[in-house]
Amino acid sequence: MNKRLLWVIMAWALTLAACSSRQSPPDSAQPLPVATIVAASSPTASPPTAADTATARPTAADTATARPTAADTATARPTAADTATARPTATATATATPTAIPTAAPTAIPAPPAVADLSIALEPLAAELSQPVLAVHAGDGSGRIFVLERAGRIVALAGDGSELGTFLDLRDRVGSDATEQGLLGLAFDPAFAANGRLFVHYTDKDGDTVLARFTANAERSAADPFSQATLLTARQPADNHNGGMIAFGPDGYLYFGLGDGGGANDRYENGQDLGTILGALLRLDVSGDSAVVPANNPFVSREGARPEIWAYGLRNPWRFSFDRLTGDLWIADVGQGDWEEVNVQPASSLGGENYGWPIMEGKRCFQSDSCRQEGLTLPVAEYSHDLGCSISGGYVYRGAAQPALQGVYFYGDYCTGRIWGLAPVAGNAWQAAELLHSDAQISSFGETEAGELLVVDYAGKLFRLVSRGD
Ligand SMILES: [Ca+2]
Repeated sequence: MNKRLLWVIMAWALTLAACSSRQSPPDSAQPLPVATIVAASSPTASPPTAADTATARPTAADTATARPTAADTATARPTAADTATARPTATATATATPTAIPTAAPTAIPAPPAVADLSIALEPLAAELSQPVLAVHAGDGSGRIFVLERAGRIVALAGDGSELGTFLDLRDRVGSDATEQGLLGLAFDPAFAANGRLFVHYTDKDGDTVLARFTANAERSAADPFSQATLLTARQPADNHNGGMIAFGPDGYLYFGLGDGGGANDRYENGQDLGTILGALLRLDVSGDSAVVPANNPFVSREGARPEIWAYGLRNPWRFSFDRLTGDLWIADVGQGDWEEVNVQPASSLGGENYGWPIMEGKRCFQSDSCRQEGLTLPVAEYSHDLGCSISGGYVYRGAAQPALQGVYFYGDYCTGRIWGLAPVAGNAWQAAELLHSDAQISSFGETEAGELLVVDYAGKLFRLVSRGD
């Protein structure tokens, strides 16, 4: 780009940064500084469906049960308005292209097995954890497993499950009074071994959402709690539906799932509102000092839309994951009163998907008279509340130790401990099968560095998911 254009962009970015450093009124749609204004081909995203004027169904009682994700036990907070704003960040400068995570050539994708023929078991790996909600690896060759305890501690385990110690303790700033609040997400930079960076999503003491970066020591054995760089905050109108997951995509960008703000039945009408980052999956470039919006995010040119949004129409995308082989994105969205769902976004997606909430709950009409489904992306699998109450999305198995499970997506239910396998079958269809009815309170799944799958039990245990009978 020529110098004059660059100067204009810099001046614009400076103005933007200056504006965003002032207190802004709610819903003023402050974009994050955009790093590069290169003419990225703007994908044609499906338009948001017209606002739904139907009244909320009088279903789904807000019953109080102690579970981390689905319970609609929200305490309404004084300010209902979504005031999610990007943090005042440093001057936008062109950032380096984030480290892309390579995926294998499509020809290497093996056909998954018939899921109904599978048999699985859980093998104990660790215990005496305190309300664990996620297990991830650092991708640094160490083979370590990092477990998030909801109150705010990250515990490092060796590959055999033995405890190595506290990796990062944020209990002094994490709020976890309500069951869906706490330390909810962790993603290590794809270049963590080289740069020591990790990213954390937590609820602060005021009940609001914080996305922050921390830096590990030279040995990568612990992270410094004083190294926090806050990248994005969002005010939460209620204490539930805070989303949780953060994960790097194969494009090197950080994806961040946020719930609809809480209460029940999309009380704050965020699900179909592109003007808020709540009820959406965000896509951010965090390779520089601050979080910036990739120039080819789907709504960067749409007036009134938050440019951070990659996809929307989500109720509470507590857990999502990328298939490490194909790059496909699997989003499990926690349902309201009747249906839990799994959505698949192909790696070729340009973003902009509308996953339907609250027009739909699963594949069913929810809050709509007309139930217009044009432009909506419906789930590939769902299960009813006869079988559970809160989905915890897992991973596509791509490890080596369990060849029978190759290519199968596993997910489970927090309330009943059921675990299902899901895979594509001929005719552009999907097959799901319940494979295990465990005793675990499945808060999450996990993936080791080698691609083996873990099951996180909120009651304090960690298991390996293994094939039985081959
Ligand atoms: Ca949906």
